[in-house]
Amino acid sequence: MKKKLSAEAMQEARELFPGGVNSPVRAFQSVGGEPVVMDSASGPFLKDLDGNIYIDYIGSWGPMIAGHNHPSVVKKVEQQLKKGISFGTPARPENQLAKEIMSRMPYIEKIRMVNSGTEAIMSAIRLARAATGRELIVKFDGGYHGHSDSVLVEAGSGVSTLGLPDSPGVPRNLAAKSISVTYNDSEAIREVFEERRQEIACVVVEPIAGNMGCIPASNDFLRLLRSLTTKHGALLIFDEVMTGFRVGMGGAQGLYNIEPDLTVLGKIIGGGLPVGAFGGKTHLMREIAPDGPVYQAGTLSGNPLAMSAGLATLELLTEETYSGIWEQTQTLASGFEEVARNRSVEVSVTKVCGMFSIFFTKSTPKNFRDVKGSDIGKFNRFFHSMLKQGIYFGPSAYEAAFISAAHNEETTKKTLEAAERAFSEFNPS
Ligand code: KE4
Repeated sequence: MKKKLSAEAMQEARELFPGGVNSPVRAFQSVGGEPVVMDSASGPFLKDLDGNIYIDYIGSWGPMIAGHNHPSVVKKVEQQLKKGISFGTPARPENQLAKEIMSRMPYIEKIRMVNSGTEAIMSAIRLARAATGRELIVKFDGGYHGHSDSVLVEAGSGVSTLGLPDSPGVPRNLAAKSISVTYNDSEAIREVFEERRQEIACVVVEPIAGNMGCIPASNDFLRLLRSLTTKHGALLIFDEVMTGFRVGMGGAQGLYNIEPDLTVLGKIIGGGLPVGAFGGKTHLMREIAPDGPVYQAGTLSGNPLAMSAGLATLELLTEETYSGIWEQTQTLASGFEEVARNRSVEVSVTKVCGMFSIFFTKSTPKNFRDVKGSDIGKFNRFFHSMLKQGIYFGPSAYEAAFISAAHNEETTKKTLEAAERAFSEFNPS
């Protein structure tokens, strides 16, 4: 593969941005080698500056579930563009997106649009602290909830990729107000409530973790979180930035049929443009300014273009769309397991509709410790072998892979053929 123009662009980028990127995971530091600079995208494909085409399993880290540049999304954004880019006033597209979100997540009675998942989590935590009068946040090792100070503790995603369990710059006394326990570990969370139940403002959880790779929570674990938070007056916050409208029509809360107090969204609801949101029961959301005293604001919150891209994306996500995505996810997951087995390579593949992970380990990881115990070096070799063959996975063993409605039997077949060659490099027969 020619990489000349990518390399030139990265050389320039390194003069402009820390690590040459605007988000750390893109720098390939975890997998090694040179990042690829993309130029365009369509459906399930990315095209780099040198014209190389890739089957894309990043999907901009989740938003592009309808496939890149879906005509309906482009059309709705173009229609809004002709009317104006941003007003800084109420505008109808925000009403339309809010109603579409709430029609799929009925536990959200009121919602506030923001500009990223980070901002949504940060605001939801402020609301939980205000509503409960308590300060302690409980999260889970390997859970990533954006980069606001309170949640950069034993985080997943880019923080694990960079090996920064808690980032410098987070005030010590603030970090002390967040504790992180083992995911899927009922005993650990029971102990935390045993010892500190009076202090806990909220439990923040990815109901299906996607930032230590794809690790679904057990039903019992999530139900325990729900009962402990209810019993002890803490709020349960579902971080569905990644899972919201990816894993099914009603997100993870629909799959598990568990009602969180607050839901945090992002990614898909912006259709690729910057959007986050948090919402829940009216009695909580009316604490948010200007109804209530909990301040929260944003210049571009509810941006009409972003609302239009999100609405067009959600309108494409029908039960039929999800069953198509789930079918490709299952075919890929079982295909990876089969080709690995044929080459005597130990892998464990986890999957939910629209997202999956390949771990180089024998048993299925249940938490962050298990993931860190998998063979990261083998993942990195697999990543580069697939990249060379035109298959683009997330450049980190701690990231999930994403499938869109544009992925089909053809892309699945090509991906599995490439995996066969990648695994044969591990154990050449
Ligand atoms: P943003 O601030 O990046 O929009 O959202 C933060 C966030 C919050 N919650 C969950 C569950 C998330 O997955 C994320 C962001 N996900 C990462 C991918 N693992 C974004 C990619 C990146 O950081 O470049």
